[in-house]
Amino acid sequence: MAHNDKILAASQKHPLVPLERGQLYKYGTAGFRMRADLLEGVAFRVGLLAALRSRKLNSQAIGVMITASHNPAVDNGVKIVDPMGEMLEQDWERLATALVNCPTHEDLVEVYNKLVAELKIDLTIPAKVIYGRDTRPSGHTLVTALADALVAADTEYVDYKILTTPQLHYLVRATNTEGTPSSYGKVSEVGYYEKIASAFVRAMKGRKIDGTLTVDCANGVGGPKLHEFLKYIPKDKVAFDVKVVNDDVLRPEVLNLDCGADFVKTKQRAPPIPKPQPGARTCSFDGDADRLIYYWVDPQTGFFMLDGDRISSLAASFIGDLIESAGLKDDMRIGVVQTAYANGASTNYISQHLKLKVICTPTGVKHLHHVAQGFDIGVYFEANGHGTVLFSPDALNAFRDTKPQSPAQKDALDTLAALGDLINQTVGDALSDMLMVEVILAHKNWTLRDWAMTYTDLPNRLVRVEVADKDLFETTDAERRLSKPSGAQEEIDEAVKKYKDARSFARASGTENACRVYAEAATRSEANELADRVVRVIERYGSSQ
Ligand code: 16G
Ligand code: MG
Repeated sequence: MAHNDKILAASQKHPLVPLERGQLYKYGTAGFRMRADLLEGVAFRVGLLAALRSRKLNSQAIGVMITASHNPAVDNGVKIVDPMGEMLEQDWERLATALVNCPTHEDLVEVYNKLVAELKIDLTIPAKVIYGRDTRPSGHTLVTALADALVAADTEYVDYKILTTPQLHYLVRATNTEGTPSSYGKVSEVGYYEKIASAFVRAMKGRKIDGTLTVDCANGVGGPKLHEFLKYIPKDKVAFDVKVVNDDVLRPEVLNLDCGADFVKTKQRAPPIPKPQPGARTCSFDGDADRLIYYWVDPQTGFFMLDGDRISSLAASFIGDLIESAGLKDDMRIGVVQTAYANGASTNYISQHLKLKVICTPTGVKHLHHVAQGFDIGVYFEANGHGTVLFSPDALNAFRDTKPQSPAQKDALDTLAALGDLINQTVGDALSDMLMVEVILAHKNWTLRDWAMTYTDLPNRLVRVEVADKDLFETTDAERRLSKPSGAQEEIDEAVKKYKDARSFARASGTENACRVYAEAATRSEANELADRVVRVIERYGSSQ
């Protein structure tokens, strides 16, 4: 059968469900994400686009991940991973949206061919796509649709079955660098565990981890994968006592339910089940294990959270010190990348105390990742726990090739080299970030309380505001100011002026039909008051058009 006929026939098996009120499917901040029963046709069409992208990029492997992260169990999502394990290039998000929204199967074939012509894609060269999914039962149907698209588009594929999102990102990069000097690791799930476990042992270098770490896995894919990973840590080299909780993936309805990183961050409390043990060092993954939040419940003072900002400042401070001990301070540009949601106290601590450069970008991992790549060492985290530390090839070479003049310098260089392998370079990874935190705490001989003492967060509040049309709100200055509707920003500025150490901004959500308002100020009551004022401004402007 001719290429077009095959695509047409296969597409008929996976029709697209039209959305209500003529709305379009949109490739958003994290791909297509919605109720799973709307996604079968979307997954098919994403398969076609991934095949085109592989051919456009000279047959390099493209990844597709089926997950809806921290969303409820009924949702699912589809996103594309670029050859080096990064998020899909922004220009192609538009193409994904165009291809997915074709109203008929015939239109789909037509738009597909238009893309082939416009992008000058050679359909005769090989294409390769690799994919994985989280533990949602709906993932089965979606990968079937995806595979059908790949067969119809004469594309080689590997189904890695159930994976965390960062594992799929790892595998994409490993596949495309296999057998080259910049090989990222063995092309298998086992290869991922081996690489990280060995780097963990090297980074610990005989240091001790204090007490038990409890890990809440959101009843998602992180649970089974963490259990699996732990088998790769040699007990005689590192004693790592981990208690894995909320790791039930057999009852899909409990996924992300009252547990996981998103619950902890948004509710600002520990998951009720299992009952929090006073003082226990605890962390939470989200449903696809790319977000991490630490916390403990203090017998005296109650719940205390160490979020993405804290992980970022911990990593920046530790790595900054290592770079100095390694004698590389003058050669390495270290930068920290945050979003407007970063607590002002963390930004101050990093810029004033650690004396490191801080850059603010719009929300969404791809923006932070991109800016972090501009440094030799780029530390990036969103407050919600997404993030990682990127090392440039020059930095990795320097860690390996610098001749140490003292044991202390050698120790610093070895630890930096180990961190380069431990920390996932493709995307934020809860498992690898957690090991990084454990390494740092062990090196510093710190408890969570010591970590928490580095600075005091400004009280803050985040509010979701329903508006008739969120697209009326446009931002500038990395989402810190509204450029539209005209007049709204001036009113926010007026409100902010009334409070001490205050800051507030409003932006349209990239994942739901609402605006978000963030406010911080010197005291809790001022932060709440400021948030209320700004919410009223947004409500007024959101309804007045
Ligand atoms: C997505 C983004 C996350 C961001 C969030 C903001 C990725 C992988 N995920 O989940 O980074 O914080 O959207 O959501 O980029 P919002 O636009 O609804 O506030
Ligand atoms: Mg996630």
